[in-house]
Amino acid sequence: MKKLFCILLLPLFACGGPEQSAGTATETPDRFVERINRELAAVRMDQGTSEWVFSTYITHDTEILLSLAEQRLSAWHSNAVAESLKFAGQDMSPATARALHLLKLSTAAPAPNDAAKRKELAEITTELAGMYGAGKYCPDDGRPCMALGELEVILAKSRDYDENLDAWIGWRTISPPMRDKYRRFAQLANEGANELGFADLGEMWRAEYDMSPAEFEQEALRLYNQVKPLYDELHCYARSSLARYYGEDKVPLDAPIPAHLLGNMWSQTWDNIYDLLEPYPGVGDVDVDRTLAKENYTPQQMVKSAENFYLSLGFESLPETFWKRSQFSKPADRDVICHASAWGLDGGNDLRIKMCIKQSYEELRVIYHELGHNFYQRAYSHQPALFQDSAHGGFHEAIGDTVTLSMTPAYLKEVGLVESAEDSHEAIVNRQMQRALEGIALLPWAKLVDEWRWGVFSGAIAPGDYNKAWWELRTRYQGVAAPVERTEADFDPGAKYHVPGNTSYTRYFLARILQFQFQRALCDAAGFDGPLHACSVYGSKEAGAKLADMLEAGSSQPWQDTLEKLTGTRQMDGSAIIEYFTPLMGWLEQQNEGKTCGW
Ligand code: X8Z
Ligand code: ZN
Repeated sequence: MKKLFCILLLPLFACGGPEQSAGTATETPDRFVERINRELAAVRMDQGTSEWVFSTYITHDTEILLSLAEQRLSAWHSNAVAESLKFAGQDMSPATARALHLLKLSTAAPAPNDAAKRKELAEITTELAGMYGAGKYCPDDGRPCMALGELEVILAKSRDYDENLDAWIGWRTISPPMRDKYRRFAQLANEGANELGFADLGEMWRAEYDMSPAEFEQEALRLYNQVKPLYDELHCYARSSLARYYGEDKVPLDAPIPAHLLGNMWSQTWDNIYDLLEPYPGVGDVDVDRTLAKENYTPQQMVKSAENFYLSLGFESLPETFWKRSQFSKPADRDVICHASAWGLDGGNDLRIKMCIKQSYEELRVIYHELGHNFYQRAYSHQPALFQDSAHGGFHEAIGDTVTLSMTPAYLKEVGLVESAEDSHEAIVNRQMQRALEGIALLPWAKLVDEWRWGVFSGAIAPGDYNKAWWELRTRYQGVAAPVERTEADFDPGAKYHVPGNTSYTRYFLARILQFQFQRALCDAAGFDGPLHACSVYGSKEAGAKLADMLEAGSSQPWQDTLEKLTGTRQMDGSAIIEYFTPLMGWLEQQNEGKTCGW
C-alpha cells in the first residue's frame, strides 16, 4: 500500500488471499471495484500485521516475513491493475473511475510485474527500513554505541560545537551502506511506475493531487514562494544569534549556517535552541518540559493528554485495544523503528501508535500529531477500502498539526502544563518564536526532500551525484551547510527516516500550510473572534463537528471539494500562516534591519 502515515507500506497484497476470486468476463466496473475493495481489506491485514511485527521487533526473520508479505501485496496489486485495464474507455460512475485511479496509485513503491524483481524490490525496501531502525553510531574511542534517540538528545541539549559535531557525523555513519541499495531501489520502482504508465516514480508520486503532475510541481513551488519570506527572516535572525553565541569564525554572517547547530539532526526544526533565540528572556511561561519533568509524566499520561483534546471536540475515546497494542516506549531488549507512526489496521478498527516517547514538549506535540492520524483513520473507516485515506497526503499530516495550534498558553494553563498564560506583546512574540522555530523552519526542508527524490527518480540526479545534489538543495533551500566536507562516499539522505523508509515528504510541506487554513476555519466554526494565533478550539463541539465532517469523506472525492467544504476555498494557500505569524514577523523585520541576510 501507499505509504501513508509514516507507515512502511509497500505495494498491496497477495495472490491467493482468502477473499480473492477471479473476475468474470461479465463483471461490471462497479462489481470489480466492490471485489477489489473486499480483497484489499484482506491484503492490508496481511501486510499491516507483518509490518507491525517487523517495526517493533527488527530481526532477520521478521525482515523475511515482511518481505514475503510485501511480495504478496505487490503481486496482488499488479494483478488488480492489469485486470482493471479491461474497463478502460467504458462508461462508469465518477466514484468508480476514482476508485480505479486510486487503485493504480495505491503503492509508494510499485514493483515490476515479475516475481524475481518483486522479490528483489521487497527485500531491498525491507532491508533499508531495518538498517535505519537498527542504525547506531559506534565511536571508535571506546564509548558505547548510540542510537538515534541518544544522539538527538545531544543535538537538542548540548551547546558544545564539537560535541554536536560528533553526534551529527556519527549518525551519518549508518547510511553509506544504503547507497547502492537505494540506487537499485530507484531502478526497480521506476520500472514498476513505468508499467503503470508513469515516466518515473516521482511523476507517480506527484500524480496523487487531483491535478497533473506538472501542475502539482508548479503548485508546490507557488506555495513555497508564498511562505519563503517568513523563513528568510527567521534564518537571518537565527544566524546572527548563533554567531553571537558560537563566534563569527564558527558561524559566518554571510554564509549558510553549520547544520549541526540548530538543535535537530536534520536542521528541520529549531525549537530546541529556543534558549539561544528567545526574544524577551524570561517573559511568559512556555516551558512545558519543566512541568512534564516536575510531575513526572509517563508516556501513557502524555498520550491521555492528547486524547483528551480530541475528546473535547466530541470525538469518541480511543478503543481499549489502542492502549494494549500500541508501542509507547522503546523496548530495552531489541531493535525497533522508533520513528513515530500511527496505524489504522483492520480498516481503522485497530488503531495504534508506535513511538519511543521521551518526556518532552516536542514529543508531546508528536503524540498530538499521531493521534490526528488515528482519528482520521477511524473517521473514514466506513468508506470502502480504496477510499480509506486522506483527501491527499498533506491532509493526513495536517490534522494533528492543526490541533497543536490550539495548544495556546491559555490551553496549556487550563490543562496544567504551564503555570501562567501571560498575553503581553513580549510573551506573544516569545511564544510565536517557539512555534516558528518548529513550523517555519520545517518549510524549506519539507520542500527539498522530495525535490531530491524527484531528481533521483527522473535521472536528473545521477547516482554519482547523490550526496552533492542533496547538499546543493539543502544549501539552496535551507541556507545550511554541512559542517565538514561530505563526499560521494557518504549517503546523507539515507540518514533521514523517510528516505530508507520510502515515505513521501511533500505531505509535510503541504500540511504546514494547510494546518493554518484548517485552524482558521475551525476557529470561525468555534465562534472565535480575535487574532488567529490566540485561538484554541479546545472544547468546541462546533469545530469538532466540522473537522469530523471533513475526515469522514476520506479520499472519496477530489481534495479540492473536501477543502472547500471546510474552508470555502478550493486552493491551498499561505495567507493563513502569514496572518498567524504577523506579530513575530514585525518583530523579526525590526531585528534584522541593517543586517546582511541571505546566504
Ligand atoms: O515523520 C513525521 C511524523 C510521523 S508521520 C512524526 N514528521 C516529519 C518528520 O519527523 O520528519 C512530522 C513532521 C515532519
Ligand atoms: Zn504524521
